[in-house]
Amino acid sequence: MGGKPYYITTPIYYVNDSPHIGHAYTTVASDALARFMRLDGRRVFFLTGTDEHGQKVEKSALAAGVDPQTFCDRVSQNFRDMSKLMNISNDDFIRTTEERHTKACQVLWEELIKRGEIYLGTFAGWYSVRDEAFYAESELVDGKAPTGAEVEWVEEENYFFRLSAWQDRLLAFYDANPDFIAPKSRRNEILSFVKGGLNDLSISRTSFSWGIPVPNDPKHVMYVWLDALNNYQTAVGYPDTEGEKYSTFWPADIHMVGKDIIRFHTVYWPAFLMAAGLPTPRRVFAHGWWTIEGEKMSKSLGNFIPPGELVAQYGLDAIRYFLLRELPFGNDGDFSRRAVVHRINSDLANGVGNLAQRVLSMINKNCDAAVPQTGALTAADETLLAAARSLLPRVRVEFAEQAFHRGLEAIWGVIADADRYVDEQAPWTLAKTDVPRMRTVLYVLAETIRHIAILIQPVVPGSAEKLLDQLAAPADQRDFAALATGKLVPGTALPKPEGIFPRYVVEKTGEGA
Ligand code: ME8
Repeated sequence: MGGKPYYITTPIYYVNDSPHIGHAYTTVASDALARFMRLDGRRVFFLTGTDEHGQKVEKSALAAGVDPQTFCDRVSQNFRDMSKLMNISNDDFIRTTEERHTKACQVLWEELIKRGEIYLGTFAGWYSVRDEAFYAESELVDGKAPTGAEVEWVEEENYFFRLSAWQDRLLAFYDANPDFIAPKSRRNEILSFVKGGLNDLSISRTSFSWGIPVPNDPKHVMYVWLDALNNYQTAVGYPDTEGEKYSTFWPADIHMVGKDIIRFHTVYWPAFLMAAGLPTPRRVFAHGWWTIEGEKMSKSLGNFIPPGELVAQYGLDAIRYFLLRELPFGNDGDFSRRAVVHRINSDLANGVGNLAQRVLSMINKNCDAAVPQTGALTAADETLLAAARSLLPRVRVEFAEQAFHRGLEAIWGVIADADRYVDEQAPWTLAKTDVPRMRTVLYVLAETIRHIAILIQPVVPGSAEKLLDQLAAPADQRDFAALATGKLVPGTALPKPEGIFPRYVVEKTGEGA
């Protein structure tokens, strides 16, 4: 496929945990963006995967009583399964224990050595295994990491990366690339962190062995974040920087991450890359965190919801839609079953589902189950069609800023316009009084629904596909280019319509709606 390249990544997930809704969130948002860009004609490479090295994973393997590789093989599969379950369209799935990645990290290390960016020293400081991060004494709060994680004192011979020397160049980089860190609030947070001064970063460990061996000094393994971040390059062929894949897709267009890992992606990562003389990614977007029914997700509360449970209960596309519509992307928010049911019923069942069902049933009954003929258009017809046609540029602007909620809001605005139009035009009355006009009204509505169905594909791909099938939209006329060129053809036979978004009926178990 042609088109301007677009490289998008999710974080690679630690294999110490089973997938939960937090992982599903980052992945679904990335998938919606990847699908959007593909439909918009871009040549997309979409990467996800698992982060398998480091002390945290080693400890989890030990606790599970298996060797780390066996443990990683098992848990990594759970993340692949999550991608499948959530209908994720990734083009590759990287595991950091793969040979291609070991090689990529060792080459990057050697490049940094060659350029004098790494030195051997002694580390003495605080380390949090849960966060896989070092903390300065001044950052600790009541003896813990600012994230609340336990810290331990580490004193060992380590290799260091000269991060302190990159402060000014990082600030100049942020200045020259105002869209690199999004949303704005995160950008300000990072700017003040970097302005506060940077310490050199310990990038190897000797007290455990589950990691990529440091070239020429194998008693050291690389710091898991240096290893992990480099996955984004490995997947496009690094160190083969002349190769087709790397030269097409690097630098990445966007790394999608959660707010907890923004520092690694916007401070360490561009510093490593600049230090190795490699191009830096174009943008990092940090989304917010979900609480569950008002509570922080935690092991002690046992409230990590497995995505499979949600999908089984509410349906896949309902969950995908909820995750992207409920919160302004970037903000924190609460995941409650009450809110999910509300969204399903008001936006999906009563919104797009009801509109499509009403219109397609009327066509089925009154127009011989075929796309109706259209007569001269009235001002009301033109207004609705113009609103539908104006959507793509509006939604494109919102998705380019990862404002998924606003993109969806714009589409649902046209769904509301179409509902009003049906009520005003009352095609059921026209069926008795003016059949040609009824046909025109139903044609205008079907064409509006075609626009909506094409545009909601990135967020609810399975349901949108069913809707496009019901409109008999040809398979090669479902991308965004088809919005302008692929009008419905009067006379085309349409299948019997079926409901796409059923209402969610709450059982009387105390679960609110
Ligand atoms: O950080 N709400 O992996 P990870 C929303 N391996 N998102 C949440 C969340 C919540 N309650 N809880 C977690 C890592 N997440 C590293 C990444 S990338 C080179 C290495 C999100 O398995 C979180 O914000 O801890 C992050 O984006 C992802 O899940 C982290 O997963």
